[in-house]
Formats: sequence, structure tokens, C-alpha cells
Amino acid sequence: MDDLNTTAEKIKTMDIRGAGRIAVAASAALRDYAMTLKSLPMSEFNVKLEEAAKTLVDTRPTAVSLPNAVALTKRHSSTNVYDAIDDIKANADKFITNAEQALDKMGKIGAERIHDGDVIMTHCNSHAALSIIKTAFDQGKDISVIATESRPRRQGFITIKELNDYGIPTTLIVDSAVRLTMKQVDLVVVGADSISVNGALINKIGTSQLAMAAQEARRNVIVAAETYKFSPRTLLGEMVEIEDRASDEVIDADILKELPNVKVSNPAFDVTPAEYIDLIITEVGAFPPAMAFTILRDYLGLEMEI
Ligand code: RUB
Repeated sequence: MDDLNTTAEKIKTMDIRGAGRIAVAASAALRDYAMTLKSLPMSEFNVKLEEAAKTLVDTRPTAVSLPNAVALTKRHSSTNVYDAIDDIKANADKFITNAEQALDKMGKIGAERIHDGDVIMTHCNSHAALSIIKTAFDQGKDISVIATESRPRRQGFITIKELNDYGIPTTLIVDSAVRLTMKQVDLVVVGADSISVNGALINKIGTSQLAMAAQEARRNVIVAAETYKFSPRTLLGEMVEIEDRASDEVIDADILKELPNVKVSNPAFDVTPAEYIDLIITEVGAFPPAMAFTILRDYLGLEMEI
């Protein structure tokens, strides 16, 4: 369980972050842990597996990629431990391969929406969004990117480093410059932590500001989201939980101590309603947000994680 706990801790502390990477790391950790349980009787194996799944899922609440990856990985209908482990290993390997291939597929599909000369605004650090941008660049399109800082954890710095190393001209802006800067932008491309059945996007705090500013300026908003980022529980009316993170990500604890009348609110994600989103790019095609239910039904299965 040590390795699995290490992965869980890395997800919690955001050493491993981003909905896609979290999902892949959790799937691999559960597979590797299951393989250490060979000598257990079946009933005990299942108990341990569920405990481990819960440890992983409890690390961060918002990215549905995490419970979806864990649910897809732990599925087995075997009555003996060896077959169950084989199933879990196959599930994880398939999930991880599909996740890698999905990035390429989304890149190709999404790049169709990017034209020569486009200025693209992105937020936080999304591998799915960057796959689209990089693919358009690889196709020889003359593009540039405006990347937000993405306070408080400044994932925008990861994005500008990645774009810089790829040779894509990039401008870094502070989050509060989004609306002013939108005039220079042709389209917004962001990733997703979750997509609910009504087509709403849950992504890094500030995403909804980009979307509102884009709508005001009549710019398109494109979301890059693998099918495993659609949330089955929203079919039951559940809302996606927005993670509240520690105040010391925003302000030094010693400074806050001196301000007895001040508290800090640090929500890590926000909700962008479907009407602000033009297109969701998945690995199986580009869909309007109104088709979220269809994606859940056809590509994830309605019984998932419910
Ligand atoms: C990351 C974030 C990303 C999505 C999609 O938040 O909001 O936009 O997770 O990323 P955090 P990807 O840094 O808090 O995990 O496309 O890489 O899955």
C-alpha cells in the first residue's frame, strides 16, 4: 500500500496534477497495488481493493477523471484473485493507452478549428488543450498563445514553459487582464476537470471569466475533454464538488495571522455554463455541449461510478 499512498499523497499535494495525469496515475497505482495482493483470499482481496480505490478517490474531489479511472480500473467479475488481477491489469493498461491516444486524437480534431494567424487564449495547464495548440503549430499554422498566470498555484508558468520549449510564441498575462486582452484573441481553448450532463464545464478557477469575456467579445470557446471527464453522477442530479484549498496558497500564514478580521476563500475550480461553450473536443469527435448526455451514454456507460 506504500506506493499507492505515495501516489495519493502526490495527487493531494498537486505534485501530480491536471485531470488527465491524475487519472492515469491513479489507474496505474491501483493496478500495481492489486498485483501485490495475489496471496489473499477473494473476499479480503475485494475489501483491500475497495479501500485502495477510496484512498485514491478521496484525494481531490473535483476532477471526475479520478473516480472514472478508478471505477474503470477496478472492474472485474472474477471469482479467483489471479483472474481478478489479470482483469485489473488489462483494464489499467487499456485506460492508460486510451488516455495517451486520446490526447493525439483531440489534438487532430481540435486543430481543425485553429487557423493560420490565430491568437489563442488558454488558462491553467491542460495537456488536452495544449495538444490541440501544439498540433495546429505542427501543421505549420502561424499561431500564438496568450496564457493566464492562473493564480494561486500559477499553473500558467508550466504552460508558458511548455509552449516556449515547443517554439510557440506566447504572452503571459495576469488573470485580471483576461477581459482587456480578449480583443486580441481569436479563440479560447481550455481543458476540463469535469463536464456535467447539462454540458457545463468545471475547470480551473477563472475559466468562467474567460468564457464570459469571450462571449462578450464574440469569440469561440473550445473545451478539450476526453470522454472520461464526463461526470456520470450528474445524471443523478448531483453537483460536481468544487475543491476548496488551503489559505496559504493565497496568502502567507504569518501575514494572515496578523489579520484577525480576514479569512481567505480559495476555490480551485469554477463552473462555466453550457451556453458559454461553443464546442467540446473529445477523442471521439467534436460535440456541442448539449450532447453531453449522449457522450455519457454512448462512450462511458450510464452505470459508471453511479
Ligand atoms: C488543472 C486544470 C486543467 C484540467 C485539465 O487543475 O484545471 O485545466 O485538469 O487538464 P489543477 P488536462 O492544476 O488544480 O489539477 O487536460 O491536463 O487533463
